[in-house]
Amino acid sequence: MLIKRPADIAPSEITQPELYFGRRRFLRDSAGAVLVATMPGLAWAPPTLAAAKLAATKNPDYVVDDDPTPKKYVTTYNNFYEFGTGKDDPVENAKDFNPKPWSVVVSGECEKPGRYHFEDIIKPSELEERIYRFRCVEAWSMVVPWIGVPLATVLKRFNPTAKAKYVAFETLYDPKRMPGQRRPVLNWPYVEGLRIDEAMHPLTLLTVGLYGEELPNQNGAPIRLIVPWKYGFKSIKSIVRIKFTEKQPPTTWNDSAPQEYGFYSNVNPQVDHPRWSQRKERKVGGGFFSPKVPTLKFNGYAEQVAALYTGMDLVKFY
Ligand SMILES: Nc1nc2c(c(=O)[nH]1)N[C@H]1C(S)=C(S)[C@@H](COP(=O)(O)O)O[C@H]1N2
Ligand SMILES: [Mo]
Repeated sequence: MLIKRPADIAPSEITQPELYFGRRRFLRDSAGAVLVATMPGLAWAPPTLAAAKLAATKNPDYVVDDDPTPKKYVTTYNNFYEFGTGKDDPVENAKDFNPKPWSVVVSGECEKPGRYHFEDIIKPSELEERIYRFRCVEAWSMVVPWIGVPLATVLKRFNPTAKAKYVAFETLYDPKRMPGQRRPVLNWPYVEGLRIDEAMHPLTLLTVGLYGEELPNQNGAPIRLIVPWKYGFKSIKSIVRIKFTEKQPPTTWNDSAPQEYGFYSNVNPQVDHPRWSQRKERKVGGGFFSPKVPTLKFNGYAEQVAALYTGMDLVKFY
């Protein structure tokens, strides 16, 4: 995601992860090498704590042709403005964030509102692994083995009423724990929304893990959305509120730049962002000189989701 200020950042100025991290990694690795060389008997351990393993059944219905993006890119090249606006800020600034215990407040048009503990929402036996394409509006993409539960499975337990036409989501607001919120970069808390049929679509995944592990903090621990046919910003992280609404809820990026980010935000190579094209994308981890590849309508999920938008002008409803 890009903020509007400073105005008119050309897409060519969006640093690619291979360059962004190349220098840092080189410096760190050479520092490690010196340490190992000068302290015989001491192995050099990576600075991060080991992630907790998370068991999940692989769902063979959700795979893609491409190999998954190497995990190091998915967990170090992030957009999570609550922990800073740079791609390498979240991994650094979210290091000490403790996502447990966690609860989610459910409200609005449903029969079972209330505060639900993480453990009430996420049943280990229901977890599945799905490999999805994921594409940011900044025209980079990844392939990620996520672990989660279909959002529909969870939402149905709250018995939404007939008036529930939309679902609104909210990220934690806690500037003490999320240092990026100490500056008014966005209107905190970060909010997102889906139409109820989008939220109930089998592809929409309430996500708690990746690559066989619990979600790292920088990827939205402990619970986030993954909506693979929409631009990455719809996939809201660290969710603390879910509200069923009759009216279309506000969304953070639409608020901050309505001309640039709409409510729907379906991946669509035919609708350019006002400041850059959406026709192609760069695969993160493919190497800096790898050519861009064409972007697919609905990010490759047209067969599954196109029917949700029958009769809608997707240029108007961008
Ligand atoms: N709360 C919150 N959720 C967020 C964001 C954010 O800044 N804050 N960034 C979004 C954007 S723009 C993208 S591309 C994805 C990035 O997810 P990843 O870091 O796991 O790749 O998270 C989305 N969810
Ligand atoms: Mo994004």
